[in-house]
Amino acid sequence: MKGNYYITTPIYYPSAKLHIGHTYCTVATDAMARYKRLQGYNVKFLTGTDEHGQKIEDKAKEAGVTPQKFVDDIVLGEGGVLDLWKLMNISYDRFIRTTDDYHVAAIQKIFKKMYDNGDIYKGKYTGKYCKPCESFWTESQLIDGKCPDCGREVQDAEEEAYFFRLSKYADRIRDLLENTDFLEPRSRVHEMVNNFIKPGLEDLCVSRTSFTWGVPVDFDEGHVVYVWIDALFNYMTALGFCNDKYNDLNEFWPADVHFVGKEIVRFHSIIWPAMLMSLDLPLPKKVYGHGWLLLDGGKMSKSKGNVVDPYILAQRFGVDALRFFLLRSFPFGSDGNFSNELLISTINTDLANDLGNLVSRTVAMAQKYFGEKLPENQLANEEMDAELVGLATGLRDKYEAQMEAYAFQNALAEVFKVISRANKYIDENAPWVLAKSEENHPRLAKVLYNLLETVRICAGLLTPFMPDTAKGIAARLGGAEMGWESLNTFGVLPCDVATVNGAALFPRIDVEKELAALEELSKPKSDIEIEPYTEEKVDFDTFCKNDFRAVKVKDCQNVKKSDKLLQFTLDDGTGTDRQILSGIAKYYKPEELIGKTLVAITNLPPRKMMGKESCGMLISAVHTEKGEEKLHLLMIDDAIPAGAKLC
Ligand code: ME8
Repeated sequence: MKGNYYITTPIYYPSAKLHIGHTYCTVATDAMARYKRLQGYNVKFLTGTDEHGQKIEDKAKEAGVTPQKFVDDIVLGEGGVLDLWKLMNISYDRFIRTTDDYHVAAIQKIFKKMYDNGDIYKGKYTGKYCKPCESFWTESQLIDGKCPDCGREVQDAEEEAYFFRLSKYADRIRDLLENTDFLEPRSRVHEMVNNFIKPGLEDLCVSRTSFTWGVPVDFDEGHVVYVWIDALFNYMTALGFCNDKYNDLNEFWPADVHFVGKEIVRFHSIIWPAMLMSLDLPLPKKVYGHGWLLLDGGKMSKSKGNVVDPYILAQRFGVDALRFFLLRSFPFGSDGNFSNELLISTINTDLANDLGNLVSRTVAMAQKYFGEKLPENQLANEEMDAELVGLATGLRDKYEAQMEAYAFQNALAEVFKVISRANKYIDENAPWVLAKSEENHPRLAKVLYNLLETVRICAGLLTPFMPDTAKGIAARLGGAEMGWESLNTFGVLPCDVATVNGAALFPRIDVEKELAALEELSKPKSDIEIEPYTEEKVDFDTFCKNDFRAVKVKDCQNVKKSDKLLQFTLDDGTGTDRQILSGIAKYYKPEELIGKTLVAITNLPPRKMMGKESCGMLISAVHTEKGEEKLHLLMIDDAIPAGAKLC
């Protein structure tokens, strides 16, 4: 064993299903972890999910389920995070969920430790407050300066909150960033120093009282720990820091590297080391901030459809091809433009033409000319073999230098240089000509041996990227040795190596046809989308408390200064007009509605909108059509008299 190696990916927000951009970092981390294992390290590869915070609480509310049920579905459910990592052949050693009990308890202890040492203190967080909604908002959350929930005026307010003394660590963090290799690539250091450190680091608000889905501050009811503190410490709680669930902190901390996307470099290279400094803990050896996969020049999102669905891409192209494409096509430290054209051309060029052809031609010729095994006695190499043998022998060192710099694209380029050279070697030596005369058979055997040995070394070095493909190639070479120590040595295969034929590793893809098929797949199945059903049940008695009535529109007007609201005067059968305001001006002109019989729920508490009272709510049907939200008021038979109760 060479030693211990600890590598992590960011833990994902299970707020929606993951897309190919999320898969990128985890595939890269997996390739690195497999490479280190190949080298002989004792590797711990951590991944997981970051399950707390307002975003999750809101999404769960929208879906009508508890936050725990919401995250359980996305993490554990069919097609969820765990399934995706299984599909992508991700060899993680540990999976942490921030809702795991041991982690929650550990975060409470960690928060208290920083409170006790004086680095967390109670202060006031200033923001905006909407009284009727009892909600705290930051300036940037407001819509047109109003409450984003109800559209009402907000007022300046203060909230008690805990703060972390980030400012205290500014000089040490700057020194860490500027004078060590802690953060790479170097361009990210300039971003951090110029954008965040030079303008002055302010203390960080590390607790919230405006929502509850988080780790409770156990010594102050109502406060939950800021989600990033909860999330960042996963890297240590998953090894047993402040808990008894695990016990390998001494072996694996400090981490060798955290791989993180560029937008979260700030959290990992400023806030994370500052908190570790506060607790006098060793810092991770490296944070590497990778670039984004872009789609049409913009950031990817699941709403862009099936083109970014890793399940669909893996199903159509194969898991290894997809893994390979991600790391072969884009420099890890910079952004890259994802496209189906690039994916298909990478598979066709590198995998079908270069690697696939090399393997299938070589194995097929060995079988055709010599049967199951090559002859036992072989000639010495000739001068014309030297270049290929030299390149194959020196490949491991070149590859290693690139892998150590996380330059996956360059490491793969080195391997493919040798693969190309080997294909050229076939043409130079024309085995089919050598095969024609018996006396050239010893030379033919040598040529094929050199090719098989080159394939062995290349496939061995491709293992971290395409584990199943490498295994398949090893089987074709009679169960070839592909251990790290064998990969810088030429001549490891026995002379009488037994080869095994197989189907094409990567069949060539018909570009036009495939692009058309993907285009078809990326069209939404139906133009109509409906809201997900609420799973939470409501009991019958509670339901019956809703007072639905038929109401007839006597008058309807636009509300001044509002482009959303319509003001209805309604006959509700009581003899007194009822006023309801409804945010549907986008969908109806007032005059269209006069005289119609609608449905209203009438026993909601009155609320004020734009200074006018609204007594109830009109019922409408909503759906999305071709991505656009549609709304129709429920209109009923004119024969139904105003005030009739609906039940
Ligand atoms: O940030 N290309 O979670 P997350 C490349 N929970 N990488 C991408 C990407 C794209 N198009 N889209 C997303 C979080 N990512 C936090 C992490 S760690 C203590 C907490 C990457 O699910 C993104 O850059 O929003 C990030 O590194 C990772 O996916 C998880 O993103």
